Amino acid sequence: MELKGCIFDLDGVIVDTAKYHFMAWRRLAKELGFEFTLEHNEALKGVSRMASLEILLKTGGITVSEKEKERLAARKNGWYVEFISGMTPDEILPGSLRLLRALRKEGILTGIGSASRNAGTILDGIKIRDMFDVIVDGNKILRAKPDPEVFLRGAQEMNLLPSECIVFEDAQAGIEAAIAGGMKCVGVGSPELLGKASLVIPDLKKITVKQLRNL
Ligand code: B16
Ligand code: MG
Repeated sequence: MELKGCIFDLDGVIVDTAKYHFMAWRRLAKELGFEFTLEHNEALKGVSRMASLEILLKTGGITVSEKEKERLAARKNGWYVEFISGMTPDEILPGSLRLLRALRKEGILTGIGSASRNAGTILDGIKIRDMFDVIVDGNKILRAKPDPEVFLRGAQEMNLLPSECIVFEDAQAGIEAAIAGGMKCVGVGSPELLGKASLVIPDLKKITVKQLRNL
């Protein structure tokens, strides 16, 4: 393919914020009177805040009003923001910076395509904002992954066609979003979970620009 742009999911690809989401959701579940486990947490990856809350409430067999949902989501987010406000560049996942530098050296544009409304706080904390030409996050979009909106907007902001872009994703919903948007997709994580991607790699440590061009 003629590779002109790469769009990276944030949580799980550039940085591991899933552990902070988990800590905050588990605390909320505890307050509501049930255990929320790491296995349960898998289902929340890449999913928007309100959709995550719905899954959590279902796990606990709890029904609440829309107003109460807003309050619970805000409560969880307050804790989460507290956790991520202490993040440092040490938390950038291995291989991310190397790949971003290699892409940019070849004139390939780089972007963030994240469901998170806290992407700005995270990018500033890990001091990586200047490695991206465009940043599309949960504040800019209406429809959550697996809808392709976040990645299509990324390609559009780069002035590129979807077919000229590759998406990097750690969540099933994100892979589906990339495919629905007509983009090639590299899954970062386990092949069992991310089998629909064009290529699945365990992390960003070894992937080369040449391999990406051959996709
Ligand atoms: P927030 P990504 C996603 O980020 C997370 O994977 C997901 O667990 C989270 O619920 C979602 O962002 C919304 O995050 O509550 O901060 O708006 O993987 O799309 O970068
Ligand atoms: Mg993710």
